[in-house]
Amino acid sequence: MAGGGDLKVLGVWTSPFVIRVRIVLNLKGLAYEYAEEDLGNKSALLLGSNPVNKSVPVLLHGGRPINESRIIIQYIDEVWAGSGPAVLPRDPYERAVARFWAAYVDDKVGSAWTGMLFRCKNEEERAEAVARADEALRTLEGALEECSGGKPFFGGDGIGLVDVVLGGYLGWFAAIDRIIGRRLIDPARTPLLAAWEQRFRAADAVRGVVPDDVDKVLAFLQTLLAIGSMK
Ligand SMILES: N[C@@H](CCC(=O)N[C@@H](CS)C(=O)NCC(=O)O)C(=O)O
Ligand SMILES: *[C@@H]1O[C@H](CO)[C@@H](O)[C@H](O)[C@H]1NC(C)=O
Ligand SMILES: *[C@@H]1O[C@H](CO)[C@@H](O)[C@H](O)[C@H]1NC(C)=O
Ligand SMILES: *[C@@H]1O[C@H](CO)[C@@H](O)[C@H](O)[C@H]1NC(C)=O
Repeated sequence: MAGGGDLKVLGVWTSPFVIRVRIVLNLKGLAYEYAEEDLGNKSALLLGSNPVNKSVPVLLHGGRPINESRIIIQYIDEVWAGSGPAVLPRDPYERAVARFWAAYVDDKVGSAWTGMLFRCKNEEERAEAVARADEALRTLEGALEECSGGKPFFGGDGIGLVDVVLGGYLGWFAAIDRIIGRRLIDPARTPLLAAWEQRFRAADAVRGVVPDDVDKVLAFLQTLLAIGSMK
């Protein structure tokens, strides 16, 4: 495998932002070391690498830190342009479209995600965040149709930027499904996204990276809530 020895990811196993970076490293066939961080007691390496945000993921390449998941993904795609599939489309117009939807996911789905799990003081506030997630997912159902052109992924034949950015949340969506008693990605409401989820979860680069143990994710939620993370 390429990358051997000089790539290290500082992460948290449930983080949508970390998961998307790990999937991209897998897609590119790059070997990397993974170090699990404790958000309640961050390592000196994390604090030294990203002193401003103190957030995961951080990618260390030859010891030099790169921060912010979407920036890390672009960095990987550029440095290893010749290795594995292109994660961002080569065509500048299609790249712009992919960046638009990736930013949409982090803005709308990301804020609904923190709203559903971390920022809600009661069930009424959770329901309000769920409604925002529903609306964003309906919009993304249309985006999938538009971007994929009938192919399996937002990226077309293969997994691309929008796929990994949205796909990083799937482990949490399953946990939220348990909490709210229904599916967020509901086959009746968003059939294209529901079929996409099955394909995405089954991909080699994804299996073992997107958490599939809902009980474990829900237990981890309690530790995050206890340390006041993601507020
Ligand atoms: N915009 C950042 C978001 C990263 C982020 O929010 N990471 C969370 C974990 S999911 C974190 O490290 N939070 C720091 C903390 O809770 O102290 C990215 O895309 O990398
Ligand atoms: C925090 O992490 C350090 C190692 O990075 C460890 O030595 C220390 O015991 C941890 N403290 C707590 C309170 O978990
Ligand atoms: C990473 O973040 C730190 C601040 O936390 C900054 O000084 C550094 O330039 C960033 N590196 C990259 C590649 O973004
Ligand atoms: C990290 O820093 C960048 C640049 O200042 C900012 O846009 C981003 O929102 C920050 N992320 C977090 C999680 O604080």
